[in-house]
Amino acid sequence: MLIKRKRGWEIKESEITPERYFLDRRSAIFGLAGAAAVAATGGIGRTALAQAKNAPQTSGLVAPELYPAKRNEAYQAGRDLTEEKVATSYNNFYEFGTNKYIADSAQKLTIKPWRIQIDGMVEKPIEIEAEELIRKMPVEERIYRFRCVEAWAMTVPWSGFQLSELVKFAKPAGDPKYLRMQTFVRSDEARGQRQDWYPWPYTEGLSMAEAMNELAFMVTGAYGKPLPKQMGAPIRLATPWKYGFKSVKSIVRFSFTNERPRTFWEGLAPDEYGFWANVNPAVAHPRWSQATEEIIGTGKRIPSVIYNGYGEQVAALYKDIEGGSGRKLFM
Ligand SMILES: Nc1nc2c(c(=O)[nH]1)N[C@H]1C(S)=C(S)[C@@H](COP(=O)(O)O)O[C@H]1N2
Ligand SMILES: [Mo]
Repeated sequence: MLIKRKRGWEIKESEITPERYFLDRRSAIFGLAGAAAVAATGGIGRTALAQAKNAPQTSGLVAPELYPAKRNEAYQAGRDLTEEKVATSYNNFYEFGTNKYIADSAQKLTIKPWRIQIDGMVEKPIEIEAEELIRKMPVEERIYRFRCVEAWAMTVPWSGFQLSELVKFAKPAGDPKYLRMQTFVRSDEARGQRQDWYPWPYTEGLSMAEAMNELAFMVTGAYGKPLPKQMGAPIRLATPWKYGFKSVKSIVRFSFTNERPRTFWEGLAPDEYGFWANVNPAVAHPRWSQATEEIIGTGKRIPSVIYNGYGEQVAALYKDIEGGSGRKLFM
């Protein structure tokens, strides 16, 4: 374990990771001794680097012929890319464990075949193989900043397609207000799902206006290759103006609905992780500040920016809802 001097602005990762909190709480409730054995670490980047192995093979992944996809130069991050070996070895994917080093266990996930259901308020429910769906879509590369609620950030060259293209394909009917997205449930492959106190499946959602925003992106690749399993293969969401937990991985179901989806993290801690979850340095998480973020892989900490710097594209979405700039939009 790395030991380093603590400076004023630093928070220990053990103090801010939600998993630590929940494991401690559940251990207290269920007497699960040792369940909270999450390493207390200092610099996130250096820890990730220390744990980094070579990126896993891309063989067996979905629609490999689509990568590298042509970069859409309209989406630049203004920051250096996070090194691939860091981004692919420091991951959050509770289905495979509550620490950040789940890349190996995630290789157990079978992603071929991968059936996707599209249902709810649509002209006609659709069931389609992920590879077939992805091949129908205009796949391109975009560089996005990514800001986790735990106050760390990455910059990733994602490949995929605009979520609005999937909405068009789905043909919503009757003017639904929300799009709900859900991850698989397979406790045989994903050991984390044997912990039955979590509200599986991992569920997230967007308002339809958010889903139609140009930034909402279905990710199917990263670093010029098909998406590795630990990053949410074969298809996951990226909403770069929101905290990272909104970016649901390994999606099997899209449902159009008038009911606001109850999300995984809302189910666990509604006072800490809200539905909107827009990045805002001025609204602290109940247990830590959101004023700054650590760029993983560098050990550097920089000021955070409202909507993660994407206000030009998304600020208008929130003018008229839930009190505009109220705390609720930023939890
Ligand atoms: N299904 C599922 N999706 C998920 C998560 C998860 O645990 N399960 N974690 C979320 C969180 S908190 C973050 S920060 C990002 C992490 O994405 P990355 O591992 O590609 O960096 O995935 C999000 N999507
Ligand atoms: Mo996160």
